[in-house]
Amino acid sequence: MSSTRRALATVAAAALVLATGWSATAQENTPPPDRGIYQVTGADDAQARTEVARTGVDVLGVRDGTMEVVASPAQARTLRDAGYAPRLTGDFDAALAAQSNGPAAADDFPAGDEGYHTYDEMVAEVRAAAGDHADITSVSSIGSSFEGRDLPLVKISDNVGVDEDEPEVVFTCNMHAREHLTLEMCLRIVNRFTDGYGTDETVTGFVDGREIWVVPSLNPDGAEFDISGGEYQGWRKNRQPNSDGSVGTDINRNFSYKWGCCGGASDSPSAETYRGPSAGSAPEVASAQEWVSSRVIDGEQQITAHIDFHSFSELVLWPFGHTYDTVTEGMTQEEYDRFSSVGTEMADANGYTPDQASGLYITDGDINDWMWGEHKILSFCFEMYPSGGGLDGFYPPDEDIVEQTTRNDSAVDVLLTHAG
Ligand code: 0X9
Ligand code: CA
Ligand code: CA
Ligand code: CA
Ligand code: ZN
Repeated sequence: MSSTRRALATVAAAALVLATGWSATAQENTPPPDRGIYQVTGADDAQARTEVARTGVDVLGVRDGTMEVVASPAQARTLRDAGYAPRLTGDFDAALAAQSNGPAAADDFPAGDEGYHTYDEMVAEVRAAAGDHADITSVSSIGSSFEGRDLPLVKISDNVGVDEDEPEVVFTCNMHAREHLTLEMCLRIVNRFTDGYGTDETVTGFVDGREIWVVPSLNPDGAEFDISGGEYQGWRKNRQPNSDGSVGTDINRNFSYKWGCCGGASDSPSAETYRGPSAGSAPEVASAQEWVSSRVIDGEQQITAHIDFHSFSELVLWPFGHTYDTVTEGMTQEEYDRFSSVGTEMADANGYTPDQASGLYITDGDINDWMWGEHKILSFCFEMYPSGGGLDGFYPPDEDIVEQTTRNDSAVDVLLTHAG
């Protein structure tokens, strides 16, 4: 195991503290829950973690060779058949219910977390930014979600109405429904580069010299579903129905570059990492791909750099995710070294751990592999705060929003610098 791999294995999940009381006897005598939380030991290297992830389980975190996953009874059996000894530690749905304080108000986050933005609040926020800073900010759309919600696209630049010859940089957030902190990250970027224009020298320089694009939510249907009923749902995928009656495609397994190539996604519709029936079958993915492709002008992709924000584990990850190889088809040594050096510089800025994405586990059809593989865009995945945790890792209290989004200001600036 390389030292980076070892560092990675130790960064993620601390043990989840649950009051659901799963004793050894309960494990033997009661049928396992529909969504059980399991500790899987022996996941010491990326190959083992890939093998576990490949069963389609929902990986909550990794620590010291132990993976914490949410698994169906069938997935738990598959793990046992593969020689693992998954230990049931809780019931995912009971844990969600226990965490709930009831709704604060209709259509809002659960009580105590109202500081997070709902879809409508996000739309209002970006429109207000554009209204207050019309000379440098405009709001348009990359398309619609499965349920028909608009997917807003914010542009921030001097002479915003003109397509100038300036490096274009994209930030995308919230493709995984429950990763709500990431939507706040995109809003932080919008507010910082609009409010700070003319007073903050760094901000002013980037707004004048770049065209900054922000897509605050790639999965509004999933995010709204996740907060429906006043209780978090632990939802990850979009809300597109599948042929077997289950719901949802994993947006981060549905992109077209080497889709389904390498066992880094599930072909089982009910799995949390379901890749969809075909590449780009999720409307959110089709919209994102079409818009990014529309930035190819006179044969040249205008976008040079991108961050897709996720949570959690505090990682800076770069392509490829579909292979353990550093240098391979579509990635020269020089290109890999550039990813590694910019990624490490960003990680130095925010205190995250840098690595190639496959160092965590193999994925195929993810957004970063597509951005680089298809468009040669310098594309990173940030896994935000916290560094570890169980289910609660997706739901840090709203009091953490300011600290954990401003924490990435300088890393964002590093990317904007290298985009030039
Ligand atoms: O699995 C994912 O899509 C990302 N993690 S998350 O917990 N936010 O779902 C990680 C994608 C990074 N790429 C690879 N590990 N290859
Ligand atoms: Ca609070
Ligand atoms: Ca401009
Ligand atoms: Ca341009
Ligand atoms: Zn994610």
